[in-house]
Amino acid sequence: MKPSVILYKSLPDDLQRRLEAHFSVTKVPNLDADTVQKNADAFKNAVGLLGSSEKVDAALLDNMPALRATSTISVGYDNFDVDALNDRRVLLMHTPTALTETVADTLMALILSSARRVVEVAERVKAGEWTKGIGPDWFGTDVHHKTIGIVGMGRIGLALAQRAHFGFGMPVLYNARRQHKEADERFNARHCDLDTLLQEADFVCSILPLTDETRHLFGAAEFAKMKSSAIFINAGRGQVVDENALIAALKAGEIHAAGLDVFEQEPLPMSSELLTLPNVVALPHIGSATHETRYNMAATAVDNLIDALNGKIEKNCVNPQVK
Ligand code: 8YV
Repeated sequence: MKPSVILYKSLPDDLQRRLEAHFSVTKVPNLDADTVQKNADAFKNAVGLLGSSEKVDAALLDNMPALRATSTISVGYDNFDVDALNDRRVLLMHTPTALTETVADTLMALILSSARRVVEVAERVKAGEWTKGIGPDWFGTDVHHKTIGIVGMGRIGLALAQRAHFGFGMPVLYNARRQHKEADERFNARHCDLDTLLQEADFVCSILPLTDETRHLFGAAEFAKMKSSAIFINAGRGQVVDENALIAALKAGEIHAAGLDVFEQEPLPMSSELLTLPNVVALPHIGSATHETRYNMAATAVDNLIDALNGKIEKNCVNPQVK
């Protein structure tokens, strides 16, 4: 008999078949308490769990005594209680490499659209406002040769630095726990403390994961330190930003604009004041959302689960120590 796994996200047909070749798969729509209750036996017997975006906490794990590995279709795993997984010796696998280039592309899209007001002016064209030659009220600000400040220099940060340096001639500053020789040598990047980055960067780009240390890292004091011409970009996690402080800084002209792919609450509520500000580009968490990348992430996550349940955790494992 094949081992049982729970799948809580739709997969492309070929990947679903790949999973089914190894496991007996129970597909569920989510990990809500009533879903768990309705499928109690399947959850009780499952050795694997595959999906994304749902909360995986101690209460859920208590219903899954046979669980040995979880596999998330994402690089971020802030929705997992890693201590609870460690206590129960359950492996956590993720997809750190599959989305790097695509998220870096999204960051450039946010930078370009915020600085050049792409969304705003395109909407004005559609509204019939382009009736004569355009004047300064349609102008944006330059991107090329401006200073980019990258907060969180992991794989995505490196891919962004590469685009900024080679594509746009931008000096690169970064703040990270450690210096990255690769960034310094290849992109002439400069490691600096957060205050220096906030004061000097024209684009402050957050690619931080959500942890106890990063929650609300960007608040009133941080926005006050930025240039009034600075553009704030976030494609990491929304809760890294105190959104009320960001709104206040944008309204007060403390910073010039913001390009955001992630928010404190997702989906972004229609009542959010961010949606009323013309100098905000708000995207629906599309960082990795291309057909190619989402396929590669799902394929990696399927392979990760197969590998983990076969004891192969050389790559993509968050907590190899529990094996
Ligand atoms: C996904 C992400 O959109 O990988 C991540 O951490 O934020 C995104 O790529 C999301 O997790 C849904 O799979």
